[in-house]
Amino acid sequence: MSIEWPLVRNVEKGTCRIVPFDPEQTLGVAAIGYAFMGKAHSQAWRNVSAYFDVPPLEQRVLVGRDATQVAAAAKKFGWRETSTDWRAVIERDDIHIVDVCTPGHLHAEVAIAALEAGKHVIVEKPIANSVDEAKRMVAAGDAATKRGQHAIVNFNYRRVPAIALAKKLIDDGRLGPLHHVRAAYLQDWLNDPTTPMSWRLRKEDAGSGALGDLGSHLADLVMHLTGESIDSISGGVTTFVDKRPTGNSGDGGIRGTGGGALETVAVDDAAWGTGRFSGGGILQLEVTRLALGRKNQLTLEIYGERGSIRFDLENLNELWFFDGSGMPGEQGFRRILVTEADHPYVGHWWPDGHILGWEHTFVHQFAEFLTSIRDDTPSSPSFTDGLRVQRVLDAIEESSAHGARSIPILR
Ligand code: SOE
Repeated sequence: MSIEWPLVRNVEKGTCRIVPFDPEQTLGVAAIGYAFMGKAHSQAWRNVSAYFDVPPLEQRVLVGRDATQVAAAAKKFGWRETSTDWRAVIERDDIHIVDVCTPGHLHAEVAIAALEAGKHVIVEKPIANSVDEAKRMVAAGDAATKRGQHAIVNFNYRRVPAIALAKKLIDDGRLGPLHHVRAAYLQDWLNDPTTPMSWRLRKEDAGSGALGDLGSHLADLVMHLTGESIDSISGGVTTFVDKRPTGNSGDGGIRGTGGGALETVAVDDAAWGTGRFSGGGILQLEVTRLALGRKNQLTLEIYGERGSIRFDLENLNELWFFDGSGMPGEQGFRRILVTEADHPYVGHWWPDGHILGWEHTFVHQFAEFLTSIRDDTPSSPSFTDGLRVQRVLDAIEESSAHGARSIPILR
């Protein structure tokens, strides 16, 4: 099926006219939001065409609530226009991709409206603030896919070259049947109890705390890497600092120094889970934003019958691999520096050994997305992947509310 877009909706007649895909047509991008994720996404839109063979695109509109601030951000981040009205922007015929970089409570409303307006959609992780919202997004995404549209959740860590290499090793059977998966995501930017509130600490905006913010990455990665679902999980959530200085420190970049009135924190500071994979392996999962000394440490350990791997985001160009097929007496975890042209994504950048960074994962994700639009191939991580993650997060919260009993997870 050739891609046919953009859909031109005739609302009065309730029809959608499909405009044939023109590979030479420039894809107009609109981003909703310009804080931390809006900034990270802007750098990826700016760079992806320079390093990857993707359809032509233009950063057309940056959307934000404050006209002055969004205009300043657009100038810095390379957007042609600005708007304070996302509903009007998603109806424009010169917008083909809508990139949702808002706090979680707006993901469902904006993404569904953009899909129904005939646009391709990227939404930041986690997909939504609840399973119900995620289900509605999957329904809208499935209907849009039938119209030739594409929709993904930006679980960008799938696109770390070392993670993509780990996925290849597992898919090639180098680890064999998996016994143990240990996943942790530790940060410390909320360790200081005087660090003020931000949308990430308000349940009505973020849905949850570390569980959704960091746990969503882990849940997606362990299912993506193993190729298995998580059949059940028991666990808990906890809040170490239950009151913080009020205010609005945006994406939470302000550490400490908060003063004034106190606001109750209604989301978790940390969460944990012990689960079982569909293949029988055991999952240990832990997330926190109060692990003093850990700045952005996502670690993965996967132990199989024939091999094991270890990854640490704070050294994201390295993958440690224990090859069980090696000579007895000579085996050991060896460090693979994932910076060679044969490694996933790396050849698009620099000569061997020139390391990449956190921001490159967004460029890789957008390159995959734009390629799937051009070639009309399935896009990932899909909204269904996002719902699968939301069910795991929901099960941990349900387990926590019921004495950490094991909760079965629907597939
Ligand atoms: C949390 O601080 C956070 O910004 C996450 O929201 C991002 O997804 C992660 O990449 C970095 O940490």
